[in-house]
Amino acid sequence: MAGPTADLFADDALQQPQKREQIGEQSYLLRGYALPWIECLLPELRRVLAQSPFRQMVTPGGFTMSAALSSCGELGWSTDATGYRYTAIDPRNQQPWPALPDALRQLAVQAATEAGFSGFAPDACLINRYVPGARMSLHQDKNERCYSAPVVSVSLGLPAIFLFGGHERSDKTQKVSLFHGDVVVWGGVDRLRFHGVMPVKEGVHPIMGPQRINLTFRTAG
Ligand code: MD3
Ligand code: FE
Repeated sequence: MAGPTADLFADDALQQPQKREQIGEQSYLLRGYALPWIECLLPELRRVLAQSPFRQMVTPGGFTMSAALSSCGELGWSTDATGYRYTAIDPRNQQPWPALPDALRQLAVQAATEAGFSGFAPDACLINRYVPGARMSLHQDKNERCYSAPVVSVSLGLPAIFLFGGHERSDKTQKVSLFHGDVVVWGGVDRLRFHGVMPVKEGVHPIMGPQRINLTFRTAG
């Protein structure tokens, strides 16, 4: 490699091995991308969850979601009998959602850039908690005001099989295994594809314990 950046990456072999796997036309799996961030990320996450604990929500159809949810950032996502929506106020305590910690924002913005989406400005971070058996059925994310921004997801704890479908619910799905520290970026033509999470298998993660936590960063407003 020639040019001014060549020296910066001369020690390539000494850096963390990081693969960028393309899983859709404009979707990338960054294996282990969050691993170097975990130590600064977990205390931030703990602070957010102390202020805004996980809760199990009921969908407009009357089903209790098996994943428990929380949010941070300017906007948080919730659901009740009347619908799904983003709000600036947490309906649980009528307070603003906890701020999006800097480290989390930086991780999301850098991952988005890595996947070709520069200028990502997330205003919402959904936090999903899956205990063994919990899942998320096939759905589209359509509550955001603008679909030009990507969605960045960070997987922590127990592994899960992510289902990546097409633009119709009935389209065939591809299965993608997601592990602790994996980051996925979805955007552009893939932004409205159906997706879901298979039931999380029984297990105990050495750092996160018996759960999977997924962070999704979005521009919702
Ligand atoms: C693909 N969460 O919160 S994140 C969700 O692992 C959600 O908790 C899953 O689906 C989880 O809505 C998967 C991945 C994700 C998010 C948005 C997408 C995948 C996407 C938008 C378009 C295509
Ligand atoms: Fe989703």
